[in-house]
Amino acid sequence: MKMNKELLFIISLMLFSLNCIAENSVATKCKKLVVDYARSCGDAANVNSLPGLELGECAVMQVNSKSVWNASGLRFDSGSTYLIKAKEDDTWCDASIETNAQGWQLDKQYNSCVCEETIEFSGVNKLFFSMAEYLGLRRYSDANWFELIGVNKNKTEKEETVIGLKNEIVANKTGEFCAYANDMSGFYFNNKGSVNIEITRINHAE
Ligand SMILES: [Ca+2]
Repeated sequence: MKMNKELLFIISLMLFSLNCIAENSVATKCKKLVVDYARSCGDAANVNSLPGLELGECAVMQVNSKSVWNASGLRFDSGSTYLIKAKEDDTWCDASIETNAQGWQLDKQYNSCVCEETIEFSGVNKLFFSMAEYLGLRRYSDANWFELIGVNKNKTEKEETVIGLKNEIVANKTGEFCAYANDMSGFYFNNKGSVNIEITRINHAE
């Protein structure tokens, strides 16, 4: 029996829908981490007792720009490598400066979080931030302001890695994974917004 064109069209539409559902399910297969936005990183009773990730397994979490540590409750295992990806469209605000996980630089322009204007650094503002950079007051000196930084920390040791939109972290010790927007200490109060990130374990400890 010959299939008519209408039937073929309906079947192809159904198959297309199935593909869409499959693709969406990929995005949600990662386990969702319950972030403690108040606790310090690595302060869990024993980082070895925290849940970790199997090879190829992923987790998602929200990094809040107001939180100094964003303690994930996820264990990073010594010798393992983790891929961290931030959602490019997610933006957060450092006072009135809107940016994504790549953060901002003094010689560029950004949208304002409070009005329909473009922010350009000049005069007192530029001098203030230039001085802060010169004095090393930015929490991670070699990264952009408000760039996403990944942390692997236990009670005695800490490793920090610049993530931006995407980077790998090689854990040289077992600790808790945390992340933060690269701001000046004491200036987290005027931050707003969150960035969603995905963490995938991409190799085993050697
Ligand atoms: Ca700030």
